[in-house]
Amino acid sequence: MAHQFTPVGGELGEILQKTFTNYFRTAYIKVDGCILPENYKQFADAIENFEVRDDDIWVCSYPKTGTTWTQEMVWSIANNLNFERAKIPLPERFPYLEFSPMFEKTEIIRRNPGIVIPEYAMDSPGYASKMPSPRFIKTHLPFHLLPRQLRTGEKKPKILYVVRNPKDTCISFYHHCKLVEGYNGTFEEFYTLFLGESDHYGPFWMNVLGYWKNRKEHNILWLTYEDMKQDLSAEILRTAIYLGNTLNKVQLSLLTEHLSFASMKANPAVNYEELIAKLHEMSQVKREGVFMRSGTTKQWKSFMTPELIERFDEWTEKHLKGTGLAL
Ligand code: PPS
Repeated sequence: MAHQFTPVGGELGEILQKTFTNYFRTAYIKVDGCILPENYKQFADAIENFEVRDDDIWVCSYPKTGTTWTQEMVWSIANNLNFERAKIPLPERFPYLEFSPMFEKTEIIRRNPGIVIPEYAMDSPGYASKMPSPRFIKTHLPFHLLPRQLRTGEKKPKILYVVRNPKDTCISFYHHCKLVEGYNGTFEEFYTLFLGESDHYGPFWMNVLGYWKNRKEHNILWLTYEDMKQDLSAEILRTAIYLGNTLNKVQLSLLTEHLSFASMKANPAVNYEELIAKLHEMSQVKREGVFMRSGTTKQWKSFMTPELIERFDEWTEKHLKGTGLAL
């Protein structure tokens, strides 16, 4: 079925347009209810008709919930802890399906003559479609926008979903959007969009609950950022069982160390420093911050007012009521 593209109207649409657009992202639209850059239209068919393989491994999530962490865990387990090959930048070995629609390239190329944009960014679905099996693919798309063969169950890859407390997700996403997505608004405007379900990739609950409802039918491994923080080794073992791999004690300890925040923060293959520097160079704007920013839980305690915490908690309760999910 063809996707419905609708404008993001009203006051929230205005905030989105004012704070979240620039020369590499000129507008947002709703794609079957999900807020995405308008440029998504150009790639919508390629994503809908993307050929899925039964031996693929997909990591799905709402942004900033521990995706990179989960990707590195999954890739390392499935590749028998090949830390030499893990030096290849993560976006090359574990491409982001809808990377291309995120940045409108025409103006970037015009402003930066001679620039070389890697294929995983220039044509992300094309890049992923040519990868040898077994492929590793990341996406932030909600379940109902996944490629048709995956949604319908025609192909049955392994799917892992990672979720994080929405308050910490919102804080992390705010910093991330300032760092790389060209966001120029305040935190207040950001959480207004997030709670108003009009943020980039939002609504948050559409994403989380879409996967939650499909987790049994599609045999999705459900992971949380908080569980990974609390007992990383236990989550590594759970993931290894799901992927059909085994790890001995020494391997488990090596991988737990490889996936620690300090180690990932210092690892150029996963800390996105090169990519962010390139984006800054292309957009000619230097922004403060790093991708591996805080790596902690309960940041909201010091970042949000009691009133805002209450608003988030009520909003969360409303959406989770009767779902059996707690966050
Ligand atoms: S993205 O851009 O959507 O793919 O971002 P994502 O990878 O989902 O989330 C980034 C946040 O995850 C934190 N992170 C980690 N925390 C703990 N341990 C490890 N190893 C780790 N790796 C990444 C990262 O710091 C971002 O969270 P914040 O709260 O901003 O620090």
